[in-house]
Amino acid sequence: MAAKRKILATNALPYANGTLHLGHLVGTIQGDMWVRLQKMLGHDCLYICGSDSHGTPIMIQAEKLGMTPEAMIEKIRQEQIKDFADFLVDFDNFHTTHSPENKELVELIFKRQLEKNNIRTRTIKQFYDPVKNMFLPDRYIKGECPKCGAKDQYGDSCEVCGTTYSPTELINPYSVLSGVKPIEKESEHYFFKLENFTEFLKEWTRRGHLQEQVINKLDEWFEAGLKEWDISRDAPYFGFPIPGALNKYFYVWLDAPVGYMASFKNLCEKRKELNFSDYWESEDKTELYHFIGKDIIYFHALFWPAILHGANFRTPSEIVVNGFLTIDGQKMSKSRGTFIKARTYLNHLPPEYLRYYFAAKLSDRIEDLDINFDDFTQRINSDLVGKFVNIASRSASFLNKFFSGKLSSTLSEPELYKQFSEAGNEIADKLNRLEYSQAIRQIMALADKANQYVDEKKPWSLMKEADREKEVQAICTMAVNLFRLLMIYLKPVLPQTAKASEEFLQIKPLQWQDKETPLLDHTIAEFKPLMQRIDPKQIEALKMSTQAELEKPAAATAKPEEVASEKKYINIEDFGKIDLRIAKILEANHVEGADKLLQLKVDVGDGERQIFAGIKSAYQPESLIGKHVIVVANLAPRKMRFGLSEGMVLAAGPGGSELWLVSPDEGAKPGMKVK
Ligand code: B3M
Ligand code: ZN
Repeated sequence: MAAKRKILATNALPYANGTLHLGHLVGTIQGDMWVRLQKMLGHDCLYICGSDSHGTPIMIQAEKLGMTPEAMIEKIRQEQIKDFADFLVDFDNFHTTHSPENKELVELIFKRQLEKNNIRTRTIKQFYDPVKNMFLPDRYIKGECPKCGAKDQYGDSCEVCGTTYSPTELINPYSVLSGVKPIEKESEHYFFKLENFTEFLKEWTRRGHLQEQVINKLDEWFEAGLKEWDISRDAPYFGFPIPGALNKYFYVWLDAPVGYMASFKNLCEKRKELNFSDYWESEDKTELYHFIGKDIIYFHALFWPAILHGANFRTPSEIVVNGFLTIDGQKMSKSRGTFIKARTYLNHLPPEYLRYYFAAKLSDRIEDLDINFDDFTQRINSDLVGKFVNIASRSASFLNKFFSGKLSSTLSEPELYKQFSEAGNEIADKLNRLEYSQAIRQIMALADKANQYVDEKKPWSLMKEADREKEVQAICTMAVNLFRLLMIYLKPVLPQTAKASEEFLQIKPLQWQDKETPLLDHTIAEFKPLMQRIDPKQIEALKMSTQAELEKPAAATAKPEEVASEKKYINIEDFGKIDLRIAKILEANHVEGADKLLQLKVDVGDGERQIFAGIKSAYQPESLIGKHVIVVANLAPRKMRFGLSEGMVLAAGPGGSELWLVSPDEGAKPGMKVK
C-alpha cells in the first residue's frame, strides 16, 4: 500500500441565512465520498465545513425575522448540521465563520498583509440608502438598464440584455430595502492588492492544483488583468470589525475561506493529536483539498491562494470544482417549482439514493448535473435493488435456510474472485481521481457478472437434486463473497447499506484492503432486505411537497432581495386568496371588559356570524345596525376571551376616533364577493 497520506478536505461553507437545497449537496456529497474512500484506503483524512455567517444579507434576514444575527446563524447552523448528517455526510467538524478562532486568524492575516504592503486604502463613492442609513451592495439596488431600458434590473447587470455596469449607471435607481432613491456618498475602503500576486498566481495555477477548465477560465482573468479587491464594508454590517478603523468591517468574502482554517483550528482544540501548523504552515506534511461550486472559482483560485501566500500560510493542493444542479432539465428555481430542499427530499426518499445517483453521474469535469426523476427511479430500482442487493438476497436466503448461515471453507471459483478483487484497484483509482461515473459503471458491470454466475449455476434447481448441498453452499458462498467485494467498492457511496451489510455478514467495518481476503468458514446472520425499490408515488409526493412549500409565504429561507420585492407586490393569486364579502350588520353590542371591541352579528350571505371589531372608539353600536360593510370572510376563526370571532371587518384610518368603516355603494347585497 502507498504511504499514509494526511489530508484535510473542506467543502464550501453554506450561508447561514437559508435552508440547504439539493444543489448544496452535490459538492458536499462528492467530497464526502472522496474522504470516505481515503479513510478506507487507510489514509488520515479529515473533512471540515461550517456556516458562512457574515454579510449584509444575513444582517437583513435576521432583522426581518426579528432575531439577532447571532441567534439566527446558530439556529441555521444547527439545521445545516442535521441536514448534512442525515445525508450521511461525515464532517469531522462543522464550525462557523462567526467564531473567536476565525476572528483571530482574519486579524492575523490582515496584519501580515499590511506589513507586506499588500493593502491600500482609498476613498470611493457608493450608493447609500438615506432611509436605512447604510451603504447598499449592488444587489440591493435596482433600476432601469442603461442599455435596453428594462425595468427592475439589479445594480450589477441586466437580466434582459446581459449588459454589466456599475450601479451608478442605472436609470432611476432605487433601494431594494426602502424603495427610495439612493444618494452617492464617500467612504474610505481597504483594498487587497491582488495585482501584486500576478506572477505568483500565474505560476501557482499551472502547477496542477486545478482542473483544466478552471485553468482556461483563469487565463481569461489574467488577460483582463488582476485588480485590487475591496475587503472592507461600512457599518452597519454583521462581521468582524477591522482593527484600528472606525466603523469598518471585513467583507464577508475575506473571512469566509479563512473559516476553513478556523474550523480546523476548532477541531484541533477538540482533538489534541492534531497540529494546526502541520496542516496550514507547511506543504510537505499534509495535503489540502477544497470542494467548491463553479460560481466561486475566482475567490478560491485567485484571492484565496494570494491571501494565504501573502500571509505565510500554505496554499491548497487541489481545488475541486463541481457544476450546478438542474432538476428535470430545469434550473433550480422557485418559480419553476424545482427548488427542492434537502429536508423535503429526506421526508420522501432515502439519502443513499441521491448519493448513488450523484456518483453515477459525476466526473472530474465541471459539468452541470441533472436529476431526471425517471432516470433516477430507474437507476435505483435496476442498479441498486435489481442488481447489487439482489446478489446478496438470492444467495443469503439459501445459506440461512439450509446451512444455518455457514459459508464454505474454500472458494469454488478463485479466478472469478481474483478478477473482482483486482478490479478493486482500478475502481479505487477512478474514485480517487473523482471519475465516479466510470467507477460506478465498472461496479455495475461486475454486478451483472455476479448475477450471471448465479443464473448459470442455478442453486435453486440443484437444491432439489440429491447430494448436491455442498455445491449449493459453495455457489452461495461465492455469491456472498462477490457481493462483499462490491459492497467494499460502494461503501464510500452507500455507508448506511455498508453498515447493514457488515451486520448481516457479521464482520468488522470493511476497509479497502479487505478485498484481498475472501470471507470463508464463517457464519452470517439472517438476511434482512437492504434496500427498497422506489415507488413512483414517492417521487410524486416529493414534487407535491416541493410545490406546496413554494406556495407558503417566504420564511427564513427567502433571500433578502426576494423578500423585499415580495413586500412590494403581491400577485393576482395572492389577492384571490382573500375572500372579501359584503356583509350587513344585524346587531352591535358593547363587550363587557373590552375597551376597544364591539361585538357584531353580521349576515355574510351564508347565515349569521359573530365578529369582534376594534371600532368602539369611533362608532356607537346603535349607529351600525343595518349598515353594509366589507369583511374578510375566510379569515381563520379566532378564539378570543369573549368568544369566537369569525372574520374581520375592514376599516381605514390611523385608529382611535379616526377610523372609518369601508362600505359599498347602495345596492350591494350581503354575500356578494368583492373583486
Ligand atoms: N457561502 C457561497 C456559497 O455558499 C459561499 C461559499 C463560501 S466558501 C468559503 O456557495
Ligand atoms: Zn438591459
